[in-house]
Amino acid sequence: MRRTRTQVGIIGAGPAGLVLGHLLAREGIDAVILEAKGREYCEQRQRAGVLEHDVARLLRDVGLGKRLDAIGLTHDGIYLQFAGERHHLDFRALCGRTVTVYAQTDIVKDVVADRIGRGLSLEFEVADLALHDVASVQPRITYRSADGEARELVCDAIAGCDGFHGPSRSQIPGATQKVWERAYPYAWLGILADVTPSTDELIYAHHPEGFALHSMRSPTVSRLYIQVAEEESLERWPDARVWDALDLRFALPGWKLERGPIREKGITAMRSFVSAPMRHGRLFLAGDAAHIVPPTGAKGLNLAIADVVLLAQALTAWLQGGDDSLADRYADACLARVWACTYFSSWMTSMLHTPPGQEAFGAELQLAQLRQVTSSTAAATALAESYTGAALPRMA
Ligand code: RFL
Ligand code: PHB
Repeated sequence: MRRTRTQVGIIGAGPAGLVLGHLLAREGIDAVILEAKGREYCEQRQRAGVLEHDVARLLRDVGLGKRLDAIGLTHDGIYLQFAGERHHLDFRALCGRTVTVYAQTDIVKDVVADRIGRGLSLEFEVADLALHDVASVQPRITYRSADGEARELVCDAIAGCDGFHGPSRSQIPGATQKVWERAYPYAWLGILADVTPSTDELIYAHHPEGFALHSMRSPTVSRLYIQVAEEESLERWPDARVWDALDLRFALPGWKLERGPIREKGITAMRSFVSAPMRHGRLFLAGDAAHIVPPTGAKGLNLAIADVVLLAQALTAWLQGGDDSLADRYADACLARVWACTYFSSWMTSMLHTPPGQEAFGAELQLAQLRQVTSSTAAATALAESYTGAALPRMA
């Protein structure tokens, strides 16, 4: 078995692992990123699209702003639609902050290209990855490289950035681990379509037939979602049925949803999940490995980046300055933001979706909430602050 050393072994080349590697490199800390999938798969996997105010600023500040500035779309607000009316929430006016529509796939492409361009270590298509001795002073990762060679990576610390299904979280001993979970009784069917968006800003629509969201990727590509049944299958949703459902849920006199060729279609389950602690010994979890939010609040990617901002600070103080006090506070510092976003995402989800068999009383409560956030400045400001995101954390 070939044995190598690094300061931080990072498992996963999603946004959490890649941005962590980038932040550590800026501090002169050596890291190796190990990813199970191929480069192309990671760069094409359709997911998030909305960056919080400070997340977009951070990416610019750390040298990842070139394409973000060229093709990212700054949005001052969103539309909320319900009871046949569309209301605009102006975040810039309400709280002085905006969001940027920039695809997760583009962040992944930017960081991978930068990393490879600078000759920093990033291995795709690794197999049989396992963590060892994470509570010792010398944690290790064993794996098989893309060419089939068995390898061992000896680390000072390991960052588990391997998403919800990765192996890292299972290293937290059962006796100390606590999990909170809520499954929602519906799913999202998402499409990517080659058509100019029919809106300038995102539309979140409440409808008795189910929620719908109009997002976008560029001036010529639209991203749209509809609420579907929990156990729905794609075969039951041919393109025409998807467009018809979108037409119905976004219907508004004088407004038309443009149709175009659907390039991709997928179904996403909706769940809230938090696992604590986010650290065991020299293993630190970040991003979806430790928490999942339903996508209605556009928070998952942003939370993953907030985690690694803290983790990069903690690991830098520890591995460079010998100060492990930030590492000790890492998990609690992350979890405060995680619960704030879990609350916001769950609130947006339950306000906007129509659960199966909804009673008339529940529907009226949703409409009352929606009227409140579109008529009360205080309620609208609270939504705007949560959606555009709190200031990024600094532990020092
Ligand atoms: P990721 O992106 O899942 O990356 C984890 C990586 O780990 C790899 N991996 C392994 N590598 C090596 N060995 C193993 N054994 C491994 N096991 C796993 C995986 O292959 C993968 O590459 O987690 P990360 O980095 O924590 O990032 C989290 C985000 O991807 C996620 O939270 C967001 O996409 C959520 N999300 C959204 N977030 C937002 O902030 N704004 C949005 O608008 C938004 N929209 C969305 C979303 C997620 C969606 N889906 C599909 C879940 C919309 C959707 C539809
Ligand atoms: C997206 O563009 O994919 C998107 C936007 C907002 C959300 C979720 C997903 O709340």
